[in-house]
Amino acid sequence: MPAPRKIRKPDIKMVILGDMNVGKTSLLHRYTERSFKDTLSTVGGAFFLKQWGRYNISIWDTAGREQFHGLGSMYCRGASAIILTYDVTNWQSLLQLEERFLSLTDSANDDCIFAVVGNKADLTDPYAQTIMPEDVGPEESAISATPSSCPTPPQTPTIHKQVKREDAIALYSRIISYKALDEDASPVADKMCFETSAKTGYNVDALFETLFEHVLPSIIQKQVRTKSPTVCLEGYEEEEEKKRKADCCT
Ligand SMILES: Nc1nc2c(ncn2[C@@H]2O[C@H](COP(=O)(O)OP(=O)(O)O)[C@@H](O)[C@H]2O)c(=O)[nH]1
Ligand SMILES: [Mg+2]
Repeated sequence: MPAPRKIRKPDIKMVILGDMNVGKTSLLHRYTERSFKDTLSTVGGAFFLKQWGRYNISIWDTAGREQFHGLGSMYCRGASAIILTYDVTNWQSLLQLEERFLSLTDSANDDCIFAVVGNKADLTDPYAQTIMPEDVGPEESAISATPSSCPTPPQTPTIHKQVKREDAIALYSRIISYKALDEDASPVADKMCFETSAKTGYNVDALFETLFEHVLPSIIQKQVRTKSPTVCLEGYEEEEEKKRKADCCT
C-alpha cells in the first residue's frame, strides 16, 4: 500500500477582504501568476498557496461570496494578516471596508496585522501605469509588442481619483483603535497603506513582501508552539472537493 501523501501545512493564513470588483482576485493572480486577465472568475479559486523562503503562506480569497453578504466570521479565523482592499476610483468601496468587512476580522488572531490597499491606481496615477519588466506575463507581452520605432506613449489617466492615500491612512488608524491594538507595537500606517495596480503590477510585490516580513515573528512563534509541521491530506482533498461542489449548488 502506498504511503499516505504528506503535504506541509501552511505556516500562516492571510485573508483578502473588500467589496466586489475592487480587484482582490486580480491582485492575488498578479502576485502568484504574475499576470492580469480582464475577466477572472473568482468562483472556485478561493485559496492560494505561496512559498516564501522556507515558509508556506495560504492566502484566502472570497470565492465571490462578498457579493451576497455571504462571508462569515469563520473566514478570518486564525488569520495572521488581513488585506483590506478598496478601489481608488470608488469612495463607497472604502466605506464598505469599515461598515461591512472590519467586523469579520474579529475572529482573526490577536496579533493579526492589517494592510489597507487601494487598487486600480493605474486608472488615476500615471506612475502606476508602467508595467514592471519582471511582471510582464505572456498575455501582456503579446499586447505590448509594438515595433520599437513606434513606441506607445503612456496613456493619461482620465478617471477621477476618489480616495486619497490620507483617507486610507486615517482608516488604518481607526482599525488600530477598533482592534485595541498597541499603536506603538503595530506597523506604522505609512508602511501598511498601499496603492496598487493588479493590471500593471505596480506595488503588488511590495504589498505582499511587506506583509510576509511582518508576519514572520508570528510564524516562528507558531512553529515553536506546534510540534508537527506536517498534516496528512489523504482523503482530505476529496472531502474538500465534495464540499466545494455542494456549496456551488446551494
Ligand atoms: N484598471 C484596472 N482594472 C482592474 C485592476 N484590478 C482588477 N481590475 C478589474 O476589475 C474587475 C474586478 O476584478 P476582480 O479581481 O474580479 O475583483 P474582485 O471581485 O474584488 O475579486 C475586473 O474587470 C478586473 O479586470 C487594476 O489594478 N486596474
Ligand atoms: Mg474575486
